[in-house]
This record gives sequence, structure tokens and C-alpha cells, in this order.
Amino acid sequence: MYSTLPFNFLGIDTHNSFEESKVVILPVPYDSTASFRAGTREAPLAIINASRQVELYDEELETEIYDKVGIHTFNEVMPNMEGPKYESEMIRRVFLDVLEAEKFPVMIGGEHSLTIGAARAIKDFYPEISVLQLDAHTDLREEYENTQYSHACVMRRIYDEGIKIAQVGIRNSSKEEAKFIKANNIFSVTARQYRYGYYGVEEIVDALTDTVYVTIDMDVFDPSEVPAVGTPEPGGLSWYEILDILREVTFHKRIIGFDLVELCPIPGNPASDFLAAKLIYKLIGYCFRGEF
Ligand SMILES: [Mn+2]
Repeated sequence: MYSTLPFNFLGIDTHNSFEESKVVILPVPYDSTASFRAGTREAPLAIINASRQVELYDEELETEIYDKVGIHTFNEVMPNMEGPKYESEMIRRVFLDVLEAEKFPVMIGGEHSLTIGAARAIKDFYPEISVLQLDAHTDLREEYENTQYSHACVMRRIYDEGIKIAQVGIRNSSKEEAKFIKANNIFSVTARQYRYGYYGVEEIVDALTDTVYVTIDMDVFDPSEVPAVGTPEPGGLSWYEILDILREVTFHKRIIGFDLVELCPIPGNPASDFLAAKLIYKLIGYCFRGEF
């Protein structure tokens, strides 16, 4: 005897159709501009694989989240080989379709440049959107390695759209980026400032508009918890610190979608993949808990 689980996020065989789901998972296996360890294109598959081991009952929210909201998994979005500019335009159109259908998009990257397309689509629907970025890097470069669409430029492109941004977990920034942050008064909190209490969740909430998109670069976590990233920076935030931020922000703001990017799976070491899968499920639960 053997049993099979459907190959979707969580391996669920009910509450998974597009029609009955509020949440749509968008796996985007794309990396082209990674600067250190490549391989984020492997992440969507690894995370979906790991998600099939995630317990459906959430011990904190005391419910089976999927059963309340419905979670539909899209087929992988085929990469556009013309380059990250074209890829982000394609992601913009995918997001427009999902938002048009009044669904809640959850993108699994892939590299961080994908978020440019997501933010542009979201701004069409929600002009007053702000973006909460959990990341080790500021990603505010004007250009990197001859492209304005590098993972290192993602937040600069989003800022250029006139979208308010707030970043937390930072511990790596170029001199130019640091200047840009000061000159434009951008809310940018380092991991150290957060860990030692110079800034708390309250300030993060205050820095955002009422409608928020969240982008999680997995290198925001400490490499002891998430070693599987392209650029493992020491001194990252912990599972519980990240959950505290997300719990509070979702409590006070309306989240209209999120992405999780830059996981770079290490074969034979599924801990990071599993953490990513569980984080996605938790955050879906936080975003919808008011409706349970
Ligand atoms: Mn990033």
C-alpha cells in the first residue's frame, strides 16, 4: 500500500482549487543576477516539497489555516531568458491577473529582482501601498553589474515608483546606499538596532501605510537558522523575531500579498526549505486570522 499527496503547497487534496481559494501560490524558479551562490531557481520546488511535511494545524492560531482560506498552487512560471527586466515585466502581468481575480498572491522566488514586477502591479491596484522589506541588504543600488534590474537594485526600483518602503534586518549596505537612505529619510533598521531595542515593532508599524506588501529575503535570518542563502551574512534575525514583526504588522495593517525570495537550497540539508515553507504558511495564517 502507498498513498500519494497532490504536488502542491502543503500537499493538500481539498480547498486547493483556484475558485475556492483566497490565496494563490506563485512558484517562480528564476535566478540570473545572483552575485555569490547561484541556485535560487531551485527554491520553489524545494519549498513546495518541504511544505508537504508542514503540519496543517497551526499550534499558535489553533486552526487548520488552509481549510479556512483555500490555497491554490499555480504551475511554475516559466523563466524569461531575455533578462531580469523582461522577467519582472512578466511577473507584473501575472500579479495583475491574480489581483484582478481578487486573490491574495504569494510568490515563491527565485531571486529578489522578481519583486519589482510584483510591486508595480500592486501599485496599480493599491496606489497607497507600502512595502515592508525583511532583508540583510538594503538593495538600493541604482545599478549593479550593468543592470538596473539586479537583486541588488530591487528596492531602489520600487522606491522610484513612489512607493514607501521600510526595511528591517539590514547588515550590509554600500556607502552610496547608506547616503541614499539618509538623504531620502528612508526607514532602514539594522539587525543590530532591532536586536538591541533601538527600534521595536511599533516603529515598524508606524513607518508603513495602511496597505502593505511584504517581501522576505531569506538572508534576513541568521545563517545558523537559514544557511541556504546566496549571501549568508552573520548577525541575522531569528525565527521568533521575524514572527513577532509579522504578527504585529499583520495585526495593524492590511497585507495584500507577499513574497519569499533568495532561498538557495543546500542538497541534503532541508532545514532552511522547511523553515521557509512553515513561514509562508504562518504568514498566510496571520494575514487572514481576522476572518477565521
Ligand atoms: Mn534582497
